[in-house]
Amino acid sequence: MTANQLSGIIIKKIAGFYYVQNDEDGSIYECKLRGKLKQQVLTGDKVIITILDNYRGIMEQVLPRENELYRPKIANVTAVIIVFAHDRPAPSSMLLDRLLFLSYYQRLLPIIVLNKCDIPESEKAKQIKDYYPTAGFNFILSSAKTGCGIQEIRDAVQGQVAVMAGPSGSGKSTLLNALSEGLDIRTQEVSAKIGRGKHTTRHVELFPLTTGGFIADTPGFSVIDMPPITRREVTPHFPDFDQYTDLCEFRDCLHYKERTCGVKQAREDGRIPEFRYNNYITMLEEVISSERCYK
Ligand SMILES: Nc1nc2c(ncn2[C@@H]2O[C@H](COP(=O)(O)OP(=O)(O)OP(=O)(O)O)[C@@H](O)[C@H]2O)c(=O)[nH]1
Ligand SMILES: [Mg+2]
Ligand SMILES: [Zn+2]
Repeated sequence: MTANQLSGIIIKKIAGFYYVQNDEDGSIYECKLRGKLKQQVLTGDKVIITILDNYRGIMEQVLPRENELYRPKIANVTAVIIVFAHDRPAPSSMLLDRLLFLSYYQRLLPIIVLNKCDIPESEKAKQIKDYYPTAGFNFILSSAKTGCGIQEIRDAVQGQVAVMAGPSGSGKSTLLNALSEGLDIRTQEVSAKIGRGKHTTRHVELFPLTTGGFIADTPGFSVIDMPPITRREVTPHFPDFDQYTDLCEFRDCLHYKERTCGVKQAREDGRIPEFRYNNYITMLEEVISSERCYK
């Protein structure tokens, strides 16, 4: 890097412009691509730019990517904030378990957020609260309305590039607004200039938090297919099962049809709840039935 260059992260792309946040002081530069740069550039990419004037620049180089997410299309994601609500809509443990599985599978840090704790919990929400916090998952109870849990989410996101995930109506966009309150003035000015806050646009945007870290909003979804993997690749992404596998007869136990199995034992005496085990089996069976297609 030369004296008139800086490194930063792309927080959004609009109409041929790339908005790059400076790693050093958080200021934002509106950049064009250097003509010879032919590769595809994604939100989340770490880049080197040459400074022109007035917070404008030319993008010179895209640094190697750690990973690339497809929905939303973002590079270098490190964490997933999985948002469900106490109620309205009641949470689905099946969707939660799939999102947890995918987070671990993609080596991302999952953070479960149960939002709308200002309204009474549904039966499903209670089941979730009874298991995940004690089973070693990151778990935060929040309300975008009262502000409860907001600081905890900020703390969890520090140093991360996070995406929101979860069903429609759980409060992802509302939470993001609550989280980014107290954005520093400069960022707000620049953001206003580049049209932040218009939720009609479909572009992917990383919102920088003043406490550190970035979050991208995503539209809600309710179905997720399993990736093309083999049956033995499912269990390793259920970290809460690990502590019970000493009692499994086989080292590569699927906790499925095996006779002597610590996980099934834990399921029987209630240390693993029925829904969590059943969701595991549903995902495992999906993987087993699609295995035949790749052969
Ligand atoms: N009571 C209560 N309502 C909330 C809370 N957070 C969000 N809401 C409401 O829930 C509704 C849905 O919120 P959104 O933020 O749009 O939900 P979303 O997850 O972004 O939904 P999609 O964009 O469709 O995926 C809105 O009416 C919000 O006002 C909360 O903490 N408590
Ligand atoms: Mg939304
Ligand atoms: Zn087993």
